[in-house]
Amino acid sequence: KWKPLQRVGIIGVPFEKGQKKYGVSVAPAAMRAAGLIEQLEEIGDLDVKDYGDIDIRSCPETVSVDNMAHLPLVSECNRKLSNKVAQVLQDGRVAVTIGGDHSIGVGTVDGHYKVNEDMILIWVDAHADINTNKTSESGSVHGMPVALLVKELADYWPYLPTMDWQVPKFSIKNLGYVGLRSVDSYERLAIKKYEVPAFAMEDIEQHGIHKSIHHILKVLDPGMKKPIHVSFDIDSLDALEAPSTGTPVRGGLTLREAISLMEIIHSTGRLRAVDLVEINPALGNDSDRKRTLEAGLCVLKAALGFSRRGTAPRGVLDLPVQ
Ligand code: 4U7
Ligand code: MN
Ligand code: MN
Ligand code: MN
Repeated sequence: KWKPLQRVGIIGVPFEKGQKKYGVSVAPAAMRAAGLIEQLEEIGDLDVKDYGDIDIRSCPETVSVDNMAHLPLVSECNRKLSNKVAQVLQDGRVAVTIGGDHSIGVGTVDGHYKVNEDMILIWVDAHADINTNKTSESGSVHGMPVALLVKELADYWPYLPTMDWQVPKFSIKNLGYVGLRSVDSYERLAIKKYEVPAFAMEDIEQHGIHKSIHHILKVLDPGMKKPIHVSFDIDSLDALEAPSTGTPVRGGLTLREAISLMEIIHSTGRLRAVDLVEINPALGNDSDRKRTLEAGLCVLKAALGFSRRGTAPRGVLDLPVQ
C-alpha cells in the first residue's frame, strides 16, 4: 500500500562550522552546478521543487561549551533547517537535504520527527557520529549529531546554551547504522549498550548489502509501515569512490553497494527524507571533485527511483513505426 512519493523538495545547507576544513559549504552550489535538479527531473515523472539554501548568517558566538566548537552557529543553522524540513514534508514532498557537514543531521532529523513521530533513521557513514562533548577527540559537532538527537543520551550532555529549541525526543531504538569502520571507543560502548543494529564493513562483507539493509529495516520496523529517513555521509563510500571529503576512510562501500542500498530503500515506498552530507569540493583535484559529486548524484538518483535497468515509456506498448 506504500507508493514512493513522486514529489521532492531540495534544501541546500552551505554550512561547515561543524568541522574544521574549508569547503563543505560549497557542496550545495557544486551539486546544483553538476545538474542535481535536472537529473532528478529526468527520473520518471518526479516533480522537483528547489527550496533554495538555508540562510547561514554568522551570529555572535557569545557562549562557548567545553570541547564543542561553534555551538551557537551550529544551533542557529539547525533551528532554521528543522523548520524547513518540516515545511517540505508538510508540502507532501520527500525532503532532500544537501549539506554541509554532518552536524546538519540534527536539524533534518528534528524537522522530520516533528512531522512523523514514528520515523526510523538509517545512518550511512564510516563513522557513528555518536560522541558527546565529553567523549569527542576533535570537539567537532559533525561527530556528535546522533548523540544530540537521541533522548536516551540526553543526560550525558551538559546544559547546552542556544539549543533550547531542540528537545531530543527521537529514540535510539529507531536507529540503524550501515558502513561503519571508524568508531571511537565510547561510540562503540553506546552502540553495544543500546543494541543499535549496526552493519560495519565486516558485516556487509559477510552478509552483503541486501541482507544487511533488509535486516535493519526488519529490526526497526517489523510491521513495514514507518517513514524512513536516510542520513547519507559521502565518507561511507570508499575513499576511492568519493575522495573529496574531510574525513575519508579507506575500505568503504562501493558505489554499487550504496546504489543498491538506496534502491532497496526506495522500493519500500516509505522514504521521506534523505540527507547527503560531507562532500567537500575544495579537497582533491578536478577528477576527485568530479568523481565525488557524481557519486553523490548516483546515490540520490537511486534513492528517488532511478532504475539502472532503464524505464520504458509510460503507456506505450510498441516501438514507433516509420
Ligand atoms: B562525520 C571522529 F574522532 N569520530 O568525533 C570525531 F574520528 O560526520 C570523526 O562522520 C567524526 O564525517 C566524523 O571527530 C564525522 C573522530
Ligand atoms: Mn557523518
Ligand atoms: Mn563520516
Ligand atoms: Mn566527514
